[in-house]
Amino acid sequence: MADPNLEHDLAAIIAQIDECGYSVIPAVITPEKADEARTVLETFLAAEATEDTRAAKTQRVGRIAVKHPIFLELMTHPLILALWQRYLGEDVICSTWSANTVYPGHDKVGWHADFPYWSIKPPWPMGNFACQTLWLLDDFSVENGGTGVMPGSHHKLVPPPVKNEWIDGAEIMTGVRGSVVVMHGACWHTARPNQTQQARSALLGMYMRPCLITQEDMRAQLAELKEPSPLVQHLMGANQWRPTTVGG
Ligand SMILES: O=C(O)CCC(=O)C(=O)O
Repeated sequence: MADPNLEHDLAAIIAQIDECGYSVIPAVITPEKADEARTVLETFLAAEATEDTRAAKTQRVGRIAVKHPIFLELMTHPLILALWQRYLGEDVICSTWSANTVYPGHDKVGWHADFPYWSIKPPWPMGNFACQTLWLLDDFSVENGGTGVMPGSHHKLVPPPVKNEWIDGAEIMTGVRGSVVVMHGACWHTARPNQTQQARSALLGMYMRPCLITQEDMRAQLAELKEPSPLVQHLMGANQWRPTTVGG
């Protein structure tokens, strides 16, 4: 694969994250590759659907790193890693890696910042610790539930003031499948209503500095992989410090 830094201006993407809290990177993978990933995801969506997911009209698929190699390939995508290694440090690791699908008729918003921010009391610490990576597996539009985001909200270092109502000044992220939204973890965002007849899917990968605890037990997932590469081992926490007792 070509050096991602040659084709994308990482400094410009980082400047946008710093200012607005997010940036949409077009064409990180081709639409055909996004279709391939979505087709794989659909098999898990079908196998794992429950009464609850059908009623909620939204469905998460977890443990995707161990479910299919295409998800591992995207978790280790060179451009995304180059970005987060520059923004969060060379030793960045993956905190959670899952998929979110919003079905036709889903009609809710639910503003939040991401882990670990929601797990601690505000004011949240300044700086760059954890960032979200949202892979568009469908074209995102205003109508089908393109993710809502509040520009500049990562500077506030507090949770969103409301959960279920639209926030004035918020924007809707749209883009062609294969694009990736990269976002500061403290930035307020929400899934949105899907008013079309088709499901809308995204992959969600949180990357963070390794001094934090991960959202998911990534090491347990790592243990399920056959012959993971050193990079995959690192991203899934193999080298992360584990608490010990002073004095042995
Ligand atoms: O699927 C989306 O549009 C956003 C999902 C999300 O914000 C989340 O799962 O944290």
